[in-house]
Amino acid sequence: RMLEEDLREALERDQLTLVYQPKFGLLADRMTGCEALLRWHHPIHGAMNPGRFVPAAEEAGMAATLTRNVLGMVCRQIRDWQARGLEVPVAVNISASLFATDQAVQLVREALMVSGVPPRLLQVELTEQVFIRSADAARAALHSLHELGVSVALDDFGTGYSSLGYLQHLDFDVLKIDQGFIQNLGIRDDGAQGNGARGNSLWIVETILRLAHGLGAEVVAEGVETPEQLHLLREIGCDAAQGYLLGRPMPAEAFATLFTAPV
Ligand code: G
Ligand code: G
Ligand code: MN
Ligand code: NA
Repeated sequence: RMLEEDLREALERDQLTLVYQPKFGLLADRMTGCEALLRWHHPIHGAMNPGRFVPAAEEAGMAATLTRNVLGMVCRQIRDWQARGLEVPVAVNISASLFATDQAVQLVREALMVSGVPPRLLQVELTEQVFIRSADAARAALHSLHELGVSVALDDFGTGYSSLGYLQHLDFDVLKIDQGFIQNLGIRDDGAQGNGARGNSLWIVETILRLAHGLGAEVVAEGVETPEQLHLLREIGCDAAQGYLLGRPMPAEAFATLFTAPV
């Protein structure tokens, strides 16, 4: 059987689920929202990683269908939380391929209209791939998302090509520093030359932070796993953090419990 057929069936039968990873505000010192991450329990292969099946879905021409589903689930969850008195901003990953046309924007608009979710509670995460594919289309999409009232985060920053050129022309609300940098924070021999005990990663993270702030964007550090990494991020004035130290991706119920719990 083709993965494609299985995925179609999974979509029809609601076998895809979302887990939610806490996002932690370092200034407020509390949970400020979450990122929705897709999970699929395949009947034969078991738990499948989106890193594998999302690209497969894209190749099979199912990116829009999958995204419509994910946005639908996210918006229903936001409404459900609202009905219980919880205002939870949720970030959702959208495939770069959908930004080559206005599909991504259309899907977001549709999901907001159908659900009645306030746009301020939705954030779109996209990768720099959108600019590599089509810079003009990306620029138009960001503009439209902002018109809708939805914020935009640039995901995995610092990996891939990471040209600074597109930052010049694009308006991001959030820049998410890739976990590769964060996980080397505090490691003193990460190739540092003439940086004393600071390590290259800390310089890089701090520089990205200043750059983002200068451009009017907030910074989220991804993949925070140790107290020392968190300490260093606080020290340099990072806005927010995500990672196993602060919370693994978890089911909606578990997240709601944490979000309500006083800290
Ligand atoms: O959750 P995990 O670390 O396994 O995610 C692996 C990759 O899959 C990440 O790059 C993440 O952005 C991506 N991903 C997770 N959920 C979604 C989703 O709903 N849509 C898209 N397009 N990508 C997702
Ligand atoms: O590409 P994107 O940033 O959307 O993907 C996030 C992925 O990173 C998810 O699959 C999530 O499960 C994973 N992740 C989140 N926090 C951590 C962490 O602290 N360590 C590691 N290794 N992975 C993490
Ligand atoms: Mn992401
Ligand atoms: Na990321």
